[in-house]
Amino acid sequence: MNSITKILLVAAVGVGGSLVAQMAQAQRSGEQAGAALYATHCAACHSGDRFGGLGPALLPESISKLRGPALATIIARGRPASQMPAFGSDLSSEEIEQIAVYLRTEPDEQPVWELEDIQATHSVLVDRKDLPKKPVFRGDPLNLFTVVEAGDHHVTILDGDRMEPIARFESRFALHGGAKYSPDGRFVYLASRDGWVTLYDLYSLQTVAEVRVGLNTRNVAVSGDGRYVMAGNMLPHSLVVLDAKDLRPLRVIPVTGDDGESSRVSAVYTAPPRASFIVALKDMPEVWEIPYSKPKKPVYPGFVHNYEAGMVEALGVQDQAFALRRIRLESHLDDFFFDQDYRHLIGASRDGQSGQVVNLNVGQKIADVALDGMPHLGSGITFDWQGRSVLATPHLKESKISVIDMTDWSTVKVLETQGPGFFMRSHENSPYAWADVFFGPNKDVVHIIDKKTLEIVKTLRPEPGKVAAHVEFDRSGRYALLSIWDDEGAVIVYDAKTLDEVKRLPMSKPVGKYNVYNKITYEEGTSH
Ligand code: DHE
Repeated sequence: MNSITKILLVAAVGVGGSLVAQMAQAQRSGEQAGAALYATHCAACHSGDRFGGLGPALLPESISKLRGPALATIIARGRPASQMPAFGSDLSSEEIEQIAVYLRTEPDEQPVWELEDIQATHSVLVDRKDLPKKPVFRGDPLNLFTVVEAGDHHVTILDGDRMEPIARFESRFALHGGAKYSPDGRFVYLASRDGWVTLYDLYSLQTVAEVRVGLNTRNVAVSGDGRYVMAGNMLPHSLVVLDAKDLRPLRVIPVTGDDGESSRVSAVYTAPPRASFIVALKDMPEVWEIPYSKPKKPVYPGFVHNYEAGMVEALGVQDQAFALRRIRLESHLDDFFFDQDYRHLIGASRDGQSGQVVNLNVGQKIADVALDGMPHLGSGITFDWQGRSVLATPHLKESKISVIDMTDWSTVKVLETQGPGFFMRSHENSPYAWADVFFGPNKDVVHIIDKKTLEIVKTLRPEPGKVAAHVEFDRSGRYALLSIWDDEGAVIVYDAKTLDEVKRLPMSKPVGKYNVYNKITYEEGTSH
């Protein structure tokens, strides 16, 4: 390199370097201006630390779904059907952008939310001994539906005999994951992305207790014996065990690998025959099994022996409950489906290219499954086909449904759909499986699949232009309830045999509905 080139290079790096420095400085001052504006205009409702208060948390994890200009638009225009006002006339668009930049900035220190923080949020609104012994309404309490309405953050309790709402209450902000029931079906547990868990009594139709388990939560699961609720968090990286009676926090389990690195929780599932919770992790190639008691009969030879052989690490507890079994994998697995006896777990690979079957008894991958296009296994269903148990799953990135033989994990059939789908549902008494098309130009259609021929026999378009998604059957399998995902949406009740519309109940973006009986009996056609 001659000296002239050297001088030019040094000058270029100098200019480039100062440009980078200038940009970083501009970013920092934008953030600082955003922080000051936040303190003046937002902190009163969302709290100074952005953990949330009257309004939801505004940490980067909390707003990750608001991509591009969506966040600034909400600040400018407010949120309909909420207390979030519009700031468009008080603040310039530059100031709104500065707030948005600040909200997307990680806090200087990693937020903490420990057992004491959780305990401080715990409130019991009604003492269990003051609850009535019988339902305060007429009708089958096991045929109720909990309907989550995301449009205005409410929950409707629907009588599945008359298909009439019997209660409606405001929920915490952005409930996510299925509603979970106590094994007797009397209580429902709801988790919000904001970390709140709510316990609601379906007999007296009132909220019994609440607690904030984290700053960003994925979902909850209820133990098969009804004693515990486990919540999985994205922020902080933890699992929280609650007393199912009143949500009293019992312990926090940090989600940490051998190397000391922590992981977000993808989801926590209950595995009643194993008397354990199964945990999917986002950032670690491991599946965790956490027993809450000894299973009634050993789930596999050597279960107890394996404990003794040190397969579990006690997390500072004397009993075997909540000890941890790590199942180490070759790659990350997200989004699980379990066979009916919880011996196998089918997980989707993070790259969306395949699926894997893990035998939970031996704690090893035993097969690969041909599942590309990001299968949404959590929404898969099982049913009997030609004497064999098959799994059917939609794909989030491809217009197809895969049907997999659960004895040898081969693909039985791939059905072409009118677009990628999110949810599938059936019922053992129904000849049909229902699958929505959630993305693309046909997001308003739902396919009806004959479970015998594995052919699409009908395609419904109940409300042209509006997303039609998420089906759930009533207890008997006679009716199928479908959502129109719109702020001015509805739950449509279909006759599950004739496929005729029976009734339309107006609702505010009813994202999910969960029938008590189908959930507590682990009906093969619904999510668990
Ligand atoms: Fe969900 C359940 C993961 C985005 C609505 N979702 C689940 C479950 C998981 C999951 C692991 C099963 C847990 C359970 O039910 O307890 N969801 C994810 C994601 O990783 C993803 C793609 C990204 C994210 O930001 O979390 C995601 N989910 C969404 C949405 O955008 C949806 C459509 C709207 C919303 O409300 O957030 C959505 N997810 C749902 C619903 C269920 C669910 C309605 C319960 C389905 C059921 O019938 O059981």
